[in-house]
Amino acid sequence: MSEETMNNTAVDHEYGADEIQILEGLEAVRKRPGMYIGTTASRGLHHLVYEIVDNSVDEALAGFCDTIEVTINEGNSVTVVDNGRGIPVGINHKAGIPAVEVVFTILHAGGKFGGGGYKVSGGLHGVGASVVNALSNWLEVEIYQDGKIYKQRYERGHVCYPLKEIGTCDMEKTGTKVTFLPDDTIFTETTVFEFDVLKRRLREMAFLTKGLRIILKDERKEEVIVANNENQQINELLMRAEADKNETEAVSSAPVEKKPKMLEFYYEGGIKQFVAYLNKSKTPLYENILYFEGEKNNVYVEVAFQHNDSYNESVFSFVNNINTPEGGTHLMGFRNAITKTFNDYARNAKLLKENEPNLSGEDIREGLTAIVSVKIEDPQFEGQTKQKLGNSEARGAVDSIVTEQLTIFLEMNPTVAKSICEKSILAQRAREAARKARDLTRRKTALEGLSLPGKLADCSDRDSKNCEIYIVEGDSAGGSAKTARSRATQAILPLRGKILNVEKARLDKIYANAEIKAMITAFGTGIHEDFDITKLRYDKIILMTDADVDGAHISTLLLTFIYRFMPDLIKEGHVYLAKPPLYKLEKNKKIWYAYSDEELDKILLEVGRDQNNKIQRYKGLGEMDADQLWETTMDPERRILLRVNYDKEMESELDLTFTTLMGDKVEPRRDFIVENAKYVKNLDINSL
Ligand code: TTJ
Repeated sequence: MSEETMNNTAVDHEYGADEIQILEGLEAVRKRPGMYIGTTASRGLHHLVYEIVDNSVDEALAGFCDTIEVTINEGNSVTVVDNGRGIPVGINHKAGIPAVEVVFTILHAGGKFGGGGYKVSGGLHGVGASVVNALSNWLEVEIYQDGKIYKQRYERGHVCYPLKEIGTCDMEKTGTKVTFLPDDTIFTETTVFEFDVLKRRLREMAFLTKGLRIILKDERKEEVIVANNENQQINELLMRAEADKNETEAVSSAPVEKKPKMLEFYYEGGIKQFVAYLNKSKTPLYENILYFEGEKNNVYVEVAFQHNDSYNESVFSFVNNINTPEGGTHLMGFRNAITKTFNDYARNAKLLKENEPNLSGEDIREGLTAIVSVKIEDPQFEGQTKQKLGNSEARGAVDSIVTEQLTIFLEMNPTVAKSICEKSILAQRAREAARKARDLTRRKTALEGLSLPGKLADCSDRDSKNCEIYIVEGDSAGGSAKTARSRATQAILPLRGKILNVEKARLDKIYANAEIKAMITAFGTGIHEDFDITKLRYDKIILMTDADVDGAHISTLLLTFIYRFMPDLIKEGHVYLAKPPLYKLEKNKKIWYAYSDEELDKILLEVGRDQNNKIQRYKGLGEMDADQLWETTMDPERRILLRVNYDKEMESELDLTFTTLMGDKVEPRRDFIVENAKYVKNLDINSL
C-alpha cells in the first residue's frame, strides 16, 4: 500500500510502532491472498462470508448465541449479524487498543477471548476476521452491548476512526454486526455472491450446529447473472437428463417460482436431520436414525446414521464444522466401532454362524448414510492436502462413544439390529461372488496377457500422459469417432445403449456388466480399494454423448459409475465431458458451428439473419460425419471440453445430486429439478 493511501484512510489515527506492524501483517494478506483464503476466484470470495460467520458459530457453540442472519446487500456487500455477547469493546492490554480492533486488524487474532467451547480452526477457515478486513474495500462493525451501540470502520484493513459510541439500544439487546464489501482489485474474477453457494454451506453449518438458526437473505434487486461456469453447465446437463419425458410436464408446468430471497435453516436434531436430508431420496432400511453423542479426552463427538436399501456408502466426516473429505482418526474410530459392534452382535445373536467369517467393514457400510462430527480444541491436519484429521485422541473418543451407545441400542432394538446384520450378510455374499468373478478374469488376464476390451480402439502412444479415451454413445458414433480420431493419442470405446445404474445394483451384478467391465479394463486403475491412479492408461477420460435427453442420461450414468467406483479420477481432474455443437449454420459455402443458443444468436448477428441461412440443429453425434466430428468435438485445438469438478468442501451435496437424480423416488427428484430450475430455464422444453 502506498503511503498516500495510508494517510488518506486513517485520518484520525496516530501511527505507533505496533500499528506499523499491524499494517505489515494485513499488507502481507493483500500481497498473497491465496495463502490465506486459498484462491481469489469465486470460492475465495465466498470464503470471506464463512470466515465471518464462523465467529458467530463459535459464539453459538459457547452457548451465547442462537441466531445468525446473513444478508447479501444491494451492491454485493454482505452483512452478518448475531445475537451473541458482542465482541468485547474494552481495551486489550497487550495491544493497547479495543479488543474488537485487535480482532479486525491483527493477523491470527481469532476469537479466543476466554469464551468457552471449541474454536473452529482448520483447513482454510479460522484465519480470522482480519483477513476478511484486509481483503475488503471497506468493513464496518457494530456492537450492541450494555445498552450502547459501538461502531468502527476500516478501509482495506486500515482503521478509519477509533471505536466510537454511535447511540443506545435496549439493555437486553446484545450482538455483533459486520458488513463488508470485498475488494474488486483482489477478487478480479468476480465479486458477485451466489445465493445458492452460500445457501449450501450455511445449511450445512446449521445441520452441524443443532439449535442454531441461520437466516440467509438476498436483497439485491437485479437478477444476478453468474458467469456460466463449468459446474453450472454440468449441472445443467445432469438436470437435462432428468427432465425426461414423464417429468417434463411437471417441470414445465410448475409455476416459475422466483428464486427464494430468504431462507431459514434451523435443525433441532442437528446431524440427525442431516442424515434424514441425505436419505430423502432413498428408502431407509428402518425408521430410526441412530444418534450418539458424548465427550471424551476433550473431544466432543456426535454421530448419526441410518441404512438405506442402496449399495453405496455415504459417510461424511467433519472436524469443527469443516468437512474432512480424506477422513482421519475420527472416521477410523467410527468405522472400527461399528465393525466390531455389529460383528459382536451378529455372533451373539447367532445371525452369524461359528464357521462363517466376520463381516467386513465394507459389508456393514453397504447402504450406510452417516455423519461423524467432532469438535476438538487443537485439530491437527495431515496428508498432502491437510484435510485428514491426525489427533489420535479423536479415534479413541469416537470409538468408545459409538461402541458403548451402539451396543446398548442394538440390545434394545433387535429388529433394527437384525435388518442391518442381514443386509450386511447379503453384502458379504455378493462381495464373495464378485471376488470370485474378478479372480477368474484376473487368472484369464494372466494367461492371455493384458486383454483389453474388443471394442476398444486403443491409441499407439505408450505415454499415458499424452493419451485420452473417448467413451462414445452408440456404435455408429463410435465408428465415426474411430475414423476421425488422431490414432496416436486418442482411444475410442463405444458403448451400446444405456449402462447399468450403479446406484441400484449390487457389486456382483455390476461386475457382470459388459460395458462397465470394458471401462474398468480400459482405464487400467482398478476400482475401490484396488484403485491405483498410477496405472491410469489415459490422462483424459472424455464422455461424448448426444446433446439430448438420452445423451445427458447416459453421461449421468457414466459419471455416477466413476463417482462411486473411482472417485479419485474426478478428484484429480481426469474426467471431462465433450461438448458437441448444437447447430450448424451454412451460408455462401461457409460453415459455422454454435455450441449454445447464445452463440447461435451471436453468429447470426455477425452474418445477418438472411432467408438463405441454412441452420441445422444437431440431434445427435450420428448426424455428423467423421470430418465434422473431428472439427467440432475431437480436435484438441478446436473442441470444447468441460472438466468435471469435485467440490471437496461440499461432497455431501454432490452425493445428494447423484442419489437424487439416479435414485428411484420421483418426488425428491422433481423437487430437485424445480429447485434448480434456473439451470433448466434455457432448455428447449419442446425438444424433450
Ligand atoms: C468472546 O468472549 C467474550 C464475549 O464476546 C465473545 C465474542 O467475541 N463473541 C462474538 C464475536 N460474537 N460474535 C462475534 C463475531 C461476530 C461477527 C459477525 C464477526 C466477528 C469477527 C465476531
